[in-house]
Amino acid sequence: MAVLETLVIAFWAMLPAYVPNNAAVLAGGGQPIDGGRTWGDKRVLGDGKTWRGTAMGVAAGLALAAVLTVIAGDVGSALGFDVPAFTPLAALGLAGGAMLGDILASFLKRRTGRQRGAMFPGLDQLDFVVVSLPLVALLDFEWFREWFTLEVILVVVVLTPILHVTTNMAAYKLELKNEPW
Ligand code: CTP
Ligand code: K
Ligand code: MG
Repeated sequence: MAVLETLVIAFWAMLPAYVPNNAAVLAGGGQPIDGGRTWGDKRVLGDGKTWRGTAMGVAAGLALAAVLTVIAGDVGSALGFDVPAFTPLAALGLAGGAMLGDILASFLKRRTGRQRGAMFPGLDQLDFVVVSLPLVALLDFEWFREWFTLEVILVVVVLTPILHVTTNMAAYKLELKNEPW
């Protein structure tokens, strides 16, 4: 597979997992998922994980997957190679897995004594990949195997932290986010 092709497929296939976190930042607020509950003397998840942010994040990821699926054929023809159309289960695994990964990361942050908004290098950049890819494989293995070749997975692992750092820095500069990570 050509390098450009691998890059485009990796980015396209991950878009429904990339967008939920950003949508959650824009839509966040309201009731925290943990309802304010603590475990020991620390919050279970914290005020940064809300029902509204999570629901809107998943919805944004699913909506984007639907749009990409509609245009995949035309984009593939224009590029000269196929790009993924998303099955409903693949879309759910990517969008839902991304939000779940982010929530699990907050759970780990609280357990390790980090306050809301504190950074956790590595986890912050890859939490959604670590959960969304296995979830997609679980929900629709056929689809996963077709698109997530070893090369694509390698590109995702390298590309995701770079994209994460740049988008969060931009969101911070635009005053959409409280911290640049
Ligand atoms: N957000 C949300 N629900 C989610 C994820 C994010 O409402 N499931 C919103 C919250 O307003 C949150 C903001 O997006 O403050 C930024 O997300 P994130 O950086 O993941 O949360 P933090 O506030 O940094 O909290 P944590 O330390 O738990 O990651
Ligand atoms: K996060
Ligand atoms: Mg944060």
